[in-house]
Amino acid sequence: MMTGESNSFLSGVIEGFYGPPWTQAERLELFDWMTQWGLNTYLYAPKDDLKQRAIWRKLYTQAELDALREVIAECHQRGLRFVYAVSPGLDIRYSSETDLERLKHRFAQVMALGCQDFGLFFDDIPDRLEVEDIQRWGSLASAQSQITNTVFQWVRERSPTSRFLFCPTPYCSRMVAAKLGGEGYLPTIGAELLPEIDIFWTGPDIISRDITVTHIKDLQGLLGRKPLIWDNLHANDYDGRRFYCGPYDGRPPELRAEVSGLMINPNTEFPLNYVPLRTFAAFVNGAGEWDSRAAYLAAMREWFPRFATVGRPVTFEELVTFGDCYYLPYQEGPEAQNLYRRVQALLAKDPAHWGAEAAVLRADIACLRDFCARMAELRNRPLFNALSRRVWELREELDLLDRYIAYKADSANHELPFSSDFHRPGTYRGGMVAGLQQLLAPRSGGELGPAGGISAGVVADEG
Ligand code: GDL
Repeated sequence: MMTGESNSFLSGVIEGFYGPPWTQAERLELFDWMTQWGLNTYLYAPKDDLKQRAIWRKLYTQAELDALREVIAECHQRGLRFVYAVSPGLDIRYSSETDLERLKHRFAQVMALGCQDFGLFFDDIPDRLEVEDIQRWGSLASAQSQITNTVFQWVRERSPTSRFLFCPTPYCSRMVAAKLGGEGYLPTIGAELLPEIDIFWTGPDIISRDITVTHIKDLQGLLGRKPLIWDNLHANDYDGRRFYCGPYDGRPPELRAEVSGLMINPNTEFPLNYVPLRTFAAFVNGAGEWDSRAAYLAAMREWFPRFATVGRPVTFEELVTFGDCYYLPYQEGPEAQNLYRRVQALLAKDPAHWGAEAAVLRADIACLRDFCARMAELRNRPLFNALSRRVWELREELDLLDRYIAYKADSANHELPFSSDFHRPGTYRGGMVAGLQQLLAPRSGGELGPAGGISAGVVADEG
């Protein structure tokens, strides 16, 4: 088993998203991947394990302990580090001895299962203090540092090589700029949190497009140590429409030397994480320049066999085009970008001038739509379950585009309005959420403003 000093650079996976936690079977598959691909740490911190956050004070039941014991043992058997974290920040009283005891009790329960490495997380919580906490500690940063130091020392007395991880309340530059956690939060943490404790950081943003060496070097001074990266690049819990199967990207290889580890918090749906985790592992263990597209294509090749269907097979090229439609938060893959630009250009033109491009485009749209349809025939049902709602939506939009182009390409219809029998108000893009989305629209600079549209699905027809 790995202990404190034997592998000090942490590399691995955080189960730290919102939404249904992974199943035991998924975790075991993850551990196999991690062993094969050279990642060393798994961090258990699913936001919606009730006892992780909402009811963190309650002890685990025997059945829950049995399940955790299994995961810890499976992890350790493969030589991986298992880190167990609790997030008490929603309602902890930092000056309450009882709350401190409860934290220790919880860690004692998990330590008894063989776990040696722990974390205390204070992300996504109200950044205010109760009066008695302010009186005792003066600031949120001091209160969190003191309680974390105390629990850390308690853990180290029982398990001297333990690694201990801390997640601050402001964990990216944007939050620091907004003064989340109060003025001087990070310098206080840097000064007061014991130097052996690792501090998580997600980069300039919660979901950081890029994390540069300069950015991290600036932070090292404030924290008094190298940060530990919590990478949300592939997390999709904030948008039910999307998932990310693009490559690990936007981080230079030199970053590895400036951080105490790289941990990735990926898609909530475990089966969609093959390429994210495969490319992340290749990045962590790679040498020389990082070619994200080459890493993506290589990982896609490995993922491809999981796309066997009970019907007509899909091709590797089709899978790549599909994957390019679900690439990364700030960037679609080249095939998707290309298709999008062509559709955009065609729709901007008078249908009288579409010429042959309309038919070519329709054929490409048909290919992708057909791929989506064949996803329903995947043999791998967990993969189908994870994909199905998103794929349905893509297929629906491609179908509508195809109908529109086919209709308008006919010279008799150039000037006529178009409607689709399969895309009717109310059932197509209907509902409160779609309606709200049309009221406020993002502008290119990041501002949001009234969009002017009213969803036919939300506002009942007048008269
Ligand atoms: C967060 C949460 C994380 C979530 C992610 C993406 C951290 C430290 N916390 O802010 O649980 O999955 O955003 O939505 O990143």
